[in-house]
Amino acid sequence: MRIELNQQELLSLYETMVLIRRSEERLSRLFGDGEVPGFLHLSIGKEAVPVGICAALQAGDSVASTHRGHGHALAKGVDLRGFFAEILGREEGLCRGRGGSIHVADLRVGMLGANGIVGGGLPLALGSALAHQVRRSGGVAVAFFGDGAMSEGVLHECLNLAALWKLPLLFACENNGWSEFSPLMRQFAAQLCALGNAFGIPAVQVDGSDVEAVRAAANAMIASARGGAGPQILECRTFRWHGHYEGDPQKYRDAGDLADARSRDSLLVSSARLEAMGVTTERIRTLERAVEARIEAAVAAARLGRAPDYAAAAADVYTRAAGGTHG
Ligand SMILES: Cc1ncc(C[n+]2csc(CCOP(=O)(O)OP(=O)(O)O)c2C)c(N)n1
Ligand SMILES: [Mg+2]
Repeated sequence: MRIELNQQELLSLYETMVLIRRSEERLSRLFGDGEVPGFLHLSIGKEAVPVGICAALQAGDSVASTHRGHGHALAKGVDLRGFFAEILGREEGLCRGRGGSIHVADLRVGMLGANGIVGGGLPLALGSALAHQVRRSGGVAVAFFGDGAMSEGVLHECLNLAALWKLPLLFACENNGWSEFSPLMRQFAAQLCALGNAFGIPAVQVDGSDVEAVRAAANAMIASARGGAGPQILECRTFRWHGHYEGDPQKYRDAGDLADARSRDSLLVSSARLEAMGVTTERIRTLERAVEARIEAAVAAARLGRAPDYAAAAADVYTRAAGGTHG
C-alpha cells in the first residue's frame, strides 16, 4: 500500500526520523558518560513507525507509549528541550524531571506517557479512546505496544472492549521479534492478525522500515476509526538495533540477527527515495546538520537545568481530595 507523498511531505517525515535517531544516539553517549539517571531503552531502528503513524494523526488525538517511547514522544511533538531536560532529570523537564526516559509524558500534545509496564499503555489508550467517543471530540487514540505485549492478558481484554464498544482506537504493534532477551516465537503461539479476526478487528501488516508504507496504512486505518468503524490493528515489522537496554551485552543474539536488523535502515530507505525524487544530498545533509544543532542546544540547556528539590520529591504523588479525609 503506498500513497504518493510530495518531496516536502517526505522531507518532513525524514526530518522527524533524523530527530529521533540523532536524539537517541546523543542519549546513548550521555548515558555512557553517566549523565542519564536510571535505565535507557533506545528505539533506534524503528523510527519509521511512530513517525508514519503520528503523521496521520491530528493535534487532538492521543497516543500511549511503551518503555521504548522516545520516538513516540518526539513524533507526537513534545518540546525537544523539555524532552532532554526530563531525561536528564531536571526541573525544567516535561514532567519536572520526575519521570525520566521511561515516563516521558506531555498531555498538552496528547502524549499520554511512556510506560514501564509491558502492555501498560493499552488500557490508557483504550480509556482515552472512550473519552474521545463519549465527548464526541472526533479524536482517535493510538496504543503503541511491542510484540512482548501480545501474550499479556491486558491486550486481549482491550481488544475485546474496543471491539465491543467500537472505540476509535488504533492498536499499533511494533513487532521487532524480541521481548527483552527472548525471541517472539518462544512467547506467543498465535498471530496478531488472527487475534484481530477473532474479535472482528481489521488487521494489517506493514513494513515498519518504510515510513511511506506505515503512513499510508495508518492514514487509512485512522480515518476508518475516526469515521466510526471501530478499532484497527496495524502490525509493523520492525527492528531493534541496540540491546534491550543500554549496556545490554546481547550475548543471546547472534551476529546474523544484528546484521539483519541493520539491513533495512528506515533512514536509508527514505533518503534513497528523496534522492530519487530529485532532492540533493547536500539538501539532506543541511537538514541533518540543522537537527543536530537543535539537539546540541537542547542538551546544553538541559545540562544547565536545576536538579529537582529533594524536599519536594513527594509533591504531585499524593493529593488531598477537596473536603475528603484521604491523604
Ligand atoms: C508486565 C511486565 N512484565 C515484564 C516486564 C519486564 N519487561 C520489560 S521490557 C520487556 C520486553 C518487552 O518487549 P516488547 O513489548 O516486544 O518491546 P521491545 O522491548 O521489544 O520494544 C519485559 C518483559 C515488565 N516491564 N512488565
Ligand atoms: Mg519486541
